[in-house]
Amino acid sequence: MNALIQQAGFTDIYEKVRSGQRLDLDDGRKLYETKDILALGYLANLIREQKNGNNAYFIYNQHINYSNICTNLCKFCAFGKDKESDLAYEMDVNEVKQKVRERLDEPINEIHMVGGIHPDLPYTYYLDLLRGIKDVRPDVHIQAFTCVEIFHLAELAGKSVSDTLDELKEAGLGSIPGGGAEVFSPRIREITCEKKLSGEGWIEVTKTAHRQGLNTNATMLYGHIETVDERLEHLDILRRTQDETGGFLAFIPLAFHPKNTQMSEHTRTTGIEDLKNIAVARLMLDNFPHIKAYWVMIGPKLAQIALSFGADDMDGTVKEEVITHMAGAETEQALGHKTLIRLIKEAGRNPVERDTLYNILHTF
Ligand code: V47
Repeated sequence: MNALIQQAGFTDIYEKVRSGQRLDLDDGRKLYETKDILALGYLANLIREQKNGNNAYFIYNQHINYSNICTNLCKFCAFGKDKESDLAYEMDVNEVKQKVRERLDEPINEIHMVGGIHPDLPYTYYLDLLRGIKDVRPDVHIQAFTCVEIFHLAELAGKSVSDTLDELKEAGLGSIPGGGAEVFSPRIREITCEKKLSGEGWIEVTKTAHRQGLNTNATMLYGHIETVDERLEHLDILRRTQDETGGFLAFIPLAFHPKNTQMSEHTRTTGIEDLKNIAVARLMLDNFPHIKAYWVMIGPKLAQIALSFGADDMDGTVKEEVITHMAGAETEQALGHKTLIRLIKEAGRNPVERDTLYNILHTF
């Protein structure tokens, strides 16, 4: 192993990893720029093992996208549509309740629900959505509304983010997913999503949520026009935020899917790029308990390999994923419980079914 680390020029980083020292941005650059994916994976795997032993987590979840109507119309997004588009849709509360009702026979314990920034749905609609889901499935954990949506809801309500979060919690919100972070760099946001809440705004909402006891996730959309330094800056901001609040559960690198977007001239990310983003995130985000290999974006086969490159979580059953499939993802719409367990076992890990907050429900 020493030879592998030495040949990759990673001796210093290895010493830091072994002694629990934080990696700096120069280390991160070196990791991103390596051609030695196995040495990088070896280092990331050390941290994964320290933090999560041999466990690889998954969740039995359901995705619901209540509407794709969006005023931001980010260039990388194939999901968001103008209100007048033929492809625009919105579900009323009863339709969302029906989606939940249809799967009452399954042991779903999380509903992941996001939508666009809708120009005219009222604030009460969002509260009713949460209450409606809880009416049908009282025990389910609702992980809903990105920080971008939460900011929009606070504006709609004419209240502070903190008061808005209190009301959403009261209506059934359990935690906040990691979407909308994209890349925090103002350069990237100006080119790709100029109307979207700024990176600072996203972090402010996150910190407010954490202070109120709501856990959140974080993402980074990679594989378009961002530089390595912009990725590292993004990770550094997340790491500093986590030092302050401790409220992040998981980091999920999201591989850009260009089809049907306004950035369709880009090609899809490669397997090496996907594994690098997982491994570098695992090494840089030393204060994040979990790194997810989101199989919807990178495919179940690579997600399985990612369990040896720093990831300890495969997300879940999902079903009816829309955002990535609109952008050309060729992965399945859902993975069965048995398939997830098999993928994890064959990767040499212990499958652990978890709830949203990583409480262990079943081991296999
Ligand atoms: O915010 C949009 C991204 C996100 C594209 O928190 C795209 O556990 C790739 O955040 N290609 C939504 N990505 C999905 C998301 C998520 C998914 C699974 C689990 C969790 C979690 C969060 O998808 C958006 C945006 O960053 N996105 N368009 C695209 N063309």
